[in-house]
Amino acid sequence: MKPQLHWFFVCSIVLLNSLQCDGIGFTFGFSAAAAAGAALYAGLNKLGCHFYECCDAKADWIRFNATALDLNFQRHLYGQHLVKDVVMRALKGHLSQDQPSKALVMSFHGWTGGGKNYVAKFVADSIYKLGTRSNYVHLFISTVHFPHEQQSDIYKLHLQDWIRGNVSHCERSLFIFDEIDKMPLGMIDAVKPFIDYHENIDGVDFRKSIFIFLSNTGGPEITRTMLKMWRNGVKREDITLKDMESLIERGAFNEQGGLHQSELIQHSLVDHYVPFLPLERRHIELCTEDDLKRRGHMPTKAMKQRVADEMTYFPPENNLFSTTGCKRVHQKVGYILANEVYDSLFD
Ligand SMILES: *[C@@H]1O[C@H](CO)[C@@H](O)[C@H](O)[C@H]1NC(C)=O
Ligand SMILES: CC(=O)N[C@H]1CO[C@H](CO)[C@@H](O)[C@@H]1O
Repeated sequence: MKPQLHWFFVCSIVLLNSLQCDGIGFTFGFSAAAAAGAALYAGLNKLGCHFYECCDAKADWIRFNATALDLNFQRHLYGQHLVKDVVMRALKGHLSQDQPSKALVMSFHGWTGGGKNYVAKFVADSIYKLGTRSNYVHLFISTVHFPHEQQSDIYKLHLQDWIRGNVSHCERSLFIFDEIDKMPLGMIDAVKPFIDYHENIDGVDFRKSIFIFLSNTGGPEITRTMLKMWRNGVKREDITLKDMESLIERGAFNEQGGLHQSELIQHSLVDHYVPFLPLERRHIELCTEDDLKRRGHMPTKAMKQRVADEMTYFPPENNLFSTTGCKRVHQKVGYILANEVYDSLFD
């Protein structure tokens, strides 16, 4: 509530009790109007939930839709069976509880272009009607919001104010931290009090909020583990979370960058480490198909192969994985389409 409105309330209540409000210098008429205005404001606020986003549980703006999440996974996320499984279970578990014991914290790890940003967006879309445009979804990008190492103390304070402010407006807030491996060292510890097992802090309950961290850390280890399993003849789809768990134990996600030596790890406050596997050529083709469809084009085999051919692959001995995952697919498709139009002009 705005401070002025507070004063109107105080002043009108004082007046209704036949006391004077001289000190502040309002006339009775003005205060009565203010009181009426405040009542109207509250009424409009309620009505406003119909038209404008609000956090009210009875309104329809915040409601987890597992079907929508599943559809997005099926249609737009390739080669990440572990991710689908972990994220779905984590959200179902957390969002089905009226009083979760702590905020939900997921840390996404893996090679670039594996779909981390996509999945974060799908999570927002599945909970908030307005998706990432919701007032209750907050995205922080380290290189944009916290670029200077030497200012990390100030960032920390700001970040805590924002989180506190945002959650006191809406308990079901979603915070996404992108590039946390580029965040100033130790800064992520600023969120520790909010994701710990506290019932409330100064009257604000943080346990319904959701935090997602995205980083490339662990990517090389995930790839190494996958290669080893591939050599042993294990199919990609048969890799289990257990196979990746040893990475967590060995601290692979704890390497230089965001979570490095952070208290979040030491206190086991991260609920789920979500490994994104490096993508293969067939996944690039699927991403291309998806991209073409979104642009309203018929996907052709030739086109898919062309895009896949443009990517670079590693390791050198078998060229199994795309170095940039599906990240450059959209640009490449756009480039090839533009060239086709250009060529057809001169046919
Ligand atoms: C959930 O999402 C599906 C797929 O987008 C949609 O058809 C359905 O109406 C949604 N359910 C609710 C309750 O909004
Ligand atoms: C009330 C409040 O603190 N709101 C903050 C919510 O978070 C954003 C950043 O995403 C801040 O800019 C707001 O000030």
